[in-house]
Amino acid sequence: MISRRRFLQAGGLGSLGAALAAQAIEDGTYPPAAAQPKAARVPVHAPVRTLNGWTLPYVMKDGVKEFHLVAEEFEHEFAPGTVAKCWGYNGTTPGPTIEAVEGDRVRILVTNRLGEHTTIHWHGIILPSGMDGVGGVSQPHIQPGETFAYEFTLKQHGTHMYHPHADEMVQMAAGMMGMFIIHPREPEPVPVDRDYCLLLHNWMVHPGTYRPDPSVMVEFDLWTFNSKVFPAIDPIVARTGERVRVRMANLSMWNHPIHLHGAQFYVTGSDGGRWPRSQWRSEATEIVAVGQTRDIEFTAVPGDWAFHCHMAHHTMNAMGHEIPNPLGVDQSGVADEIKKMLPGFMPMGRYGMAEHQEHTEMGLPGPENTLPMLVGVGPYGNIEMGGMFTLVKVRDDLEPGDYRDPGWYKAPPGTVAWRVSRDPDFGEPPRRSG
Ligand SMILES: [Cu+2]
Repeated sequence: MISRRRFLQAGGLGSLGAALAAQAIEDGTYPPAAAQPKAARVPVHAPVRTLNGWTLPYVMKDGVKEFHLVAEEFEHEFAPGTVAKCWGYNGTTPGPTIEAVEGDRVRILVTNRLGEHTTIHWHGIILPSGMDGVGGVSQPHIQPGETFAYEFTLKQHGTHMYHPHADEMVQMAAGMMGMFIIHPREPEPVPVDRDYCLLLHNWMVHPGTYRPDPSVMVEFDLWTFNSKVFPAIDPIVARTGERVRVRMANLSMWNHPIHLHGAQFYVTGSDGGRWPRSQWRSEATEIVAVGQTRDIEFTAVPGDWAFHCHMAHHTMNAMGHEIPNPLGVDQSGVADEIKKMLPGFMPMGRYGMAEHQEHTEMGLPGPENTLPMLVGVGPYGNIEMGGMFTLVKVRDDLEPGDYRDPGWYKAPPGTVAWRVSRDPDFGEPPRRSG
């Protein structure tokens, strides 16, 4: 097996962050272009970091990068408090990220340890028809216990995915998917210092159950970045001024408008590769539609910045759908009656749902294997989020290549919103007259 360090050297991947660049200089792989003879030219790219995930190592065999994926079932934790029997690759959902360079010849062995047949489709990748992985169309299905080989030469770069094209509804609902990142052969004109990737997905694990329900079409209760829900999703960490790319891919059943606070980002690429500079768009929210990938890039600004789906229900965990709306309803009389039958019953929701998180923290039990709807505690109180939410944490003093959670941002004095009154009748706010 090849280590990540060896991968960087053999595959020509590296970072333009100072430390890695220094290492690349030491390795003779940087600077890549002018200073080296053509034959020795090896591009330098930041290695991709899969939030909460990992990159699949490979072995080099006669000039071919050989990867090995194993389709199988395992126990997966979405966040402490909710686990399920999921399906994925090599023990994880999403499966490990495959990372290679344009021009590479790759061979991917796929072993099926599921109870039913499968295949893998290399989503967005240009390849011979027989390598496309559509069961019944481009190949026979991979039966339980069998191993198939896919082999092709990478003719493009960009942010791609892999997923089964066999019993898709079930296998994808159970977690079978992964990302396939192809770096360009030549160095990128505007290099990035940190390169993150994440897969958007949705799940229905009914309260008290332990397997994702593949028959659900719209009413999901877990919304995930790389099969994790907030607060179990890693932060996106960067040093002030670094150029950060986040590669997003969507294999869920909904479109997700992904919103970043604190910076305007450029949408710079997709499975079509990194777009020409003239096509970059400046945005604060970008929809990643089902089956699409989108790359965004921004310059890191110091602070703790929310990064989340803007569908409000997608930043929540399990929620009782099909319950009457309690907003504005005085439930005190009803509560007294119910308390006679159910000691400890507490009505919720008259003034909103923020109190859910307080009640959870007071120890009010929810259904078995079900995360509370709203979670997370920050330096100023409850964060009241779940699902597709994490933080971009940017600090002045991070070492290049340090991805550890730096804790909460310490805002400079005078830069935090402050309380001026506790009187609801404070001031003379204008009202529309007439
Ligand atoms: Cu969403």
